[in-house]
Amino acid sequence: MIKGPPPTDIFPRGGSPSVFRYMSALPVRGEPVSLGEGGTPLLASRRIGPSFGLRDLYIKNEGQNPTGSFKDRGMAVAVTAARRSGARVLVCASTGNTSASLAAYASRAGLESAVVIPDGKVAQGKLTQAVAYGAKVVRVAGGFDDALKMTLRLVARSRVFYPVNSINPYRIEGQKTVSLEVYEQLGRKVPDYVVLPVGNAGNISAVWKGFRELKAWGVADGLPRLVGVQAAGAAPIAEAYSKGLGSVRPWENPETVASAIRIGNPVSWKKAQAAVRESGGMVVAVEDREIVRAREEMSRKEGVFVEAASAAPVAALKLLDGMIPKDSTVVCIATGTGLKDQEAVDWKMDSMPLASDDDSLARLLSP
Ligand code: AN7
Repeated sequence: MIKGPPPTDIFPRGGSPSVFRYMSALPVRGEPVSLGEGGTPLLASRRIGPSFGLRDLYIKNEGQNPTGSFKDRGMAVAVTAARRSGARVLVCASTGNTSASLAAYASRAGLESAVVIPDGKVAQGKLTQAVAYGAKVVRVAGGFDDALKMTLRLVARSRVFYPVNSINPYRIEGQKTVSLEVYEQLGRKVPDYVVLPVGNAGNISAVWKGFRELKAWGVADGLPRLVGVQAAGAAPIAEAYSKGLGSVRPWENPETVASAIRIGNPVSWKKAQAAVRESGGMVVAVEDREIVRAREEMSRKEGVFVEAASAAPVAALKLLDGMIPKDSTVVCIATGTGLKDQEAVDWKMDSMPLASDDDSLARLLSP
């Protein structure tokens, strides 16, 4: 499974934390295409963890990547490989973050990018990024699953396009670095649980690959349990898990506030099932209202503003209460920033008062 000999110097002395710090564990060579991805903070929870009696809950804030999501880890590595292979136009289908990331890294590499998005289903800030970085953006009718099918047919039809969806193995390689980073940030310790949102299931596969390799290389002596979290309206993998089914049945019209993971036919479901089974973990589904509540809690109680999909792991803590030993080290991966996905808090802006003079300012703000 794991190709090649163990890398010799996985954790080089010194140097700043980043994806390419782990170059020896990555299958790319040459000058990296980089915007400073990785090296994101692992924050010890101050209030949410204790409210569940969890002493060691951490939030891995992947929203601090260059384009605001974990996608930058995989994109940096994939675009590095694409440039070396002579690719010219990079293409992906996306619920938003992948397109933003692709557009940025293609620009950095001096390549063109094209993104295919489901019409009306992508958060405004993510579209803004794709346009700003100069991608060709095409909308298609239907959901993400339709957009991906069309994109894969386009790639089969014309060799001009180099696909960078998460079926691209370099994406997975880059994304696995989050596991290496968490291991280092915990003082060279494997967490007991890693909880993360699941859409197409590329990331849960990548996170698992990272930890499995650390163990296979004789660096770490244990493995975490992985808990995948889907939105209840887009939960084909959680459904298969709860019913004990060996295969995942695609959902026709997935619906959830968490637009990033509004995916009914996850491409990497087999890898996700394997990761969960091998790790002794699980896949759960959380309701939209719990996601919205968790998002607000993360902002107000921890100072971490995430998009809806990224609040799903914290929303799942309630379900996991009683199933996870209280002394466990639990890492929730906050996959993307809330700044791109402001629609959800916009209504609160309307009630923002306007101060006309010093007196009204003092009155409006008096506690
Ligand atoms: C914030 O951008 O699929 O399970 O096209 O943006 O690896 O799909 C985004 C997915 C979690 C799910 N959190 O990761 C896309 C896209 C955020 C995301 C996921 C996504 P996967």
